[in-house]
Amino acid sequence: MERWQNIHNVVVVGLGITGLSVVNHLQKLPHTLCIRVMDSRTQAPGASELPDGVELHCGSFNQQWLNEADLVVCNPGIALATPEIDVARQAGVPVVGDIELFAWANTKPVIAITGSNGKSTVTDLTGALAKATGMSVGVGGNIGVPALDLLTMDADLYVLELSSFQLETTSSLKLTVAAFLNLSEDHMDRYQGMSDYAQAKRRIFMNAEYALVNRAEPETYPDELGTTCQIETFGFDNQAFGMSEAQGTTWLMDHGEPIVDTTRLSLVGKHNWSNALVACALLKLTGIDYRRAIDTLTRYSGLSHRCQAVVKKQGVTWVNDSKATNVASTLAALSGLTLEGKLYLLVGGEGKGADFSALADPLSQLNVMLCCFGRDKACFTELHSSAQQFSSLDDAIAHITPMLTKGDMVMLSPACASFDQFANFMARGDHFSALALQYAPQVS
Ligand code: UMA
Ligand code: ADP
Repeated sequence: MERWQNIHNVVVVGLGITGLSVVNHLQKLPHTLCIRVMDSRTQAPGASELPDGVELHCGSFNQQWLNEADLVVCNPGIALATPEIDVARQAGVPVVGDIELFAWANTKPVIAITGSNGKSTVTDLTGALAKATGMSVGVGGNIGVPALDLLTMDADLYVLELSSFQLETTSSLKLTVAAFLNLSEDHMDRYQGMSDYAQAKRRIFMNAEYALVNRAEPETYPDELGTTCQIETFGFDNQAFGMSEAQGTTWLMDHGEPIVDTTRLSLVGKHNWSNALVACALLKLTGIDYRRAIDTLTRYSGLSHRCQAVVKKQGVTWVNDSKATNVASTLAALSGLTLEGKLYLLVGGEGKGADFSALADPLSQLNVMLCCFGRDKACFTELHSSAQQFSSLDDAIAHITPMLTKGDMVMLSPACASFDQFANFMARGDHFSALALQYAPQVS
């Protein structure tokens, strides 16, 4: 509570679900604060839900409000380099994010997960396993439930997905275990390069007891910010948390002891074996016996919009992988894909300045037609001779449906963000799923 002693004027930058959670949290504190909210959008989402007495400025960032603030709480989607925010920071105004406020208020154990891909799956699965052992668990963060909203449930344990954006403005979050799953190119429109992006993610280790890192990726290990944490590793070989071949199948392993045979998992794909292994490791390092949750682990079939089969009709499978918003996640979807027929791969959207060339090799080994749509569709056309451009998902699907035959797969795994044509990846995935249900019966 001492942290709040000299804070009277708080400015919340960016409304949306994070901004609302921040306002609601501030209002519950036992201090009288002047709360002001600004959002550069003319119609800020959530404006109608703002409590009385909170001033709202829309359409721009109000420099005067920022300069007068004792504390600025910034939405993760707004870069600290935004000129108005930068001016306030240079003038000495402290700028934090919602996760920092969570850290100031929380007294319970927290597990946090970052990485370029797999965060939501690992976060959700870890929460599900912990709940299966009988604990009350709050699951949130970048996964879509603002962390501050979880505090009201007074859980035994919190499991948080943290994006690099959230970590940039977090410095006091005490963690029982911090996991950094993997690093691949993403958000290059916001970072100066990969090392800048990796550094933001490594902030997760600043106050962690254990760092759980990927043996195959040195960038996931703590740097000088995380020198006090104990390191534990996971990977595909048989060390520490690892994997081993036995009786003709692959087993997840915990320091030489088998956890589960991967053929028993409902989750599909090697990347998901790794996600399952990490979830078990996170529980063990937190002192929770994951063996009490093996049934839940084997039944867990993943979140929607991640390599999700939407419909199978006339021998054609329609797969929604809308959450593949970067190259590595689309590579994960393609790896190990065995098809009787042809793959119709839908790619494109907002490319975030990425280099898509790594997709060319796996595409060259597949019987594929590359269907490119959205703002950055032209970035994909050099990757495969079959590439054809469409203005929208609708046009692409209407065009390919008459070509589909038994054994084919239509997969949305766009390697891009959705914001050029959709509100978010869920809206894009839902739209694809609706098109799949509409067009699947037309396949002859
Ligand atoms: N924006 C402005 N001006 C403003 C406020 C927002 O231009 O004044 C724009 C920004 O481009 C921003 C976008 O609007 O990126 C999103 O703002 P929002 O109001 O939708 O944000 P929230 O609803 O609060 O969602 C945020 C996270 N969004 C981002 O980090 C961009 C959500 O992660 C997160 O689930 C939520 O808080 C709860 O913690 C989404 C995301 O895309 C899923 N995250 C990125 C990712 O996973 O790659 C990091
Ligand atoms: P995130 O929250 O980090 O975006 P998700 O679990 O939502 O991660 O998955 C996003 C995308 O990445 C999906 O397309 C999914 O199939 C893929 N994916 C999931 N786990 C991994 C992993 N460990 N490595 C690579 N790709 C993955």
